[in-house]
Amino acid sequence: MNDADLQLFPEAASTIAPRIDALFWFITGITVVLSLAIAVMVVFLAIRYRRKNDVDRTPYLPNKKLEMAWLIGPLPILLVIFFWSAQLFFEIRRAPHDSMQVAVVGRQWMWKFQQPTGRREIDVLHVPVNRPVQLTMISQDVIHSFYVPAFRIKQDVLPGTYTTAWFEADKVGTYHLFCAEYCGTSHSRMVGKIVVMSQADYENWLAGGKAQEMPAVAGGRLFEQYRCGSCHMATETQPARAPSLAGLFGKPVRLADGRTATADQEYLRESILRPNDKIVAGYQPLMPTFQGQIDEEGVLQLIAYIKSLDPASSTGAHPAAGATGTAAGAGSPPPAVGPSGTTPSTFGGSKP
Ligand code: HEC
Ligand SMILES: [Cu+2]
Repeated sequence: MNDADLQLFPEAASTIAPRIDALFWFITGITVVLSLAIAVMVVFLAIRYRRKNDVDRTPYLPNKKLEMAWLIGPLPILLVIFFWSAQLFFEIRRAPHDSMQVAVVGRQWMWKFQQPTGRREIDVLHVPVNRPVQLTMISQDVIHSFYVPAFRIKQDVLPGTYTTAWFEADKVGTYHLFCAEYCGTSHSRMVGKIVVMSQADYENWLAGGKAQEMPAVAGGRLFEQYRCGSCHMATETQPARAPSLAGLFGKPVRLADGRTATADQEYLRESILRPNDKIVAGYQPLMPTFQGQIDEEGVLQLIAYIKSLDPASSTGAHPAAGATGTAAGAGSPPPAVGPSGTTPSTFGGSKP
């Protein structure tokens, strides 16, 4: 892409882009037609009823039928716009289940990415073409916004909570990434690139980096380091003091106050950083907070680890994932990392 070109309209390089453009042009078209009609009428009436013109000026009282016509007439157009937009909106919100998972951490003033293989990047994200990519995003400081004009996606990146976005690039190339939320002095330099490659090039590129830990493996290491297992795993002499985390992801969790939560990424993050906000039914609020000790990347890795735990390795059922079933995991993305080979099978084998 040549930056010197004056571009009136950004390039379209994702599956959703032409469909957003179609809606955009539809609404723009209607706006232009109606604005023109009104402008023409203004000019016409101004000339016709100018002071010196001798025309009939008795006030005009429109009849009911005409009034109804211009009230009801535009309704179908508005409904078309509504349903069309709503349908696109749902598609933008819901990533396909087989999406490649990329973790994004924004901070003043850079974008940090982690590939599903663990490879890290700053301000540049490499992705394969024709493959849906889902981003799980969080900010370490203020509000940022992830904006890729060529893909027609823009999503706020907030401190303290995950937001997600997804895209499927359909043209090989390099595309601008902007931060679209004023975030301090160097906001204008919080820019980056999305490099879309053929599947083969992407794999070559991945293989080229030095070997890196999968997020789930890094998460497993953190799990050891912070001794999460001292409570969450049973020993030979002592049953676990905390619920098993195997198979937890996506399940409903019954809470001590009678509510039910879904164990999505947001819930897991909250459980680690603010464990006392939601206490699992049947357990004591023993868990210390890890706020300030584990950074956002670490939390994302712990979540990848928890997602990767094989439910079958748990002999005792998760006490809260019982019969109270609300739709399990509806709307939550699939596990970020697949291979159950990373799963420690000794995990969570306690009786409740
Ligand atoms: C001192 C014991 C202890 C330690 C250490 C501990 N936890 Fe916990 N954890 C608990 C207890 C007790 C609960 C259940 C009560 C609650 O919800 O706070 C729990 C709940 C959880 C839950 C929610 C589980 C569910 O079924 O909904 C998650 C997730 C979790 N812990 C993750 C971790 C991680 C990750 C670590 C290490 C960074 C860790 N815990 C360290 C005691 C502990
Ligand atoms: Cu920013």
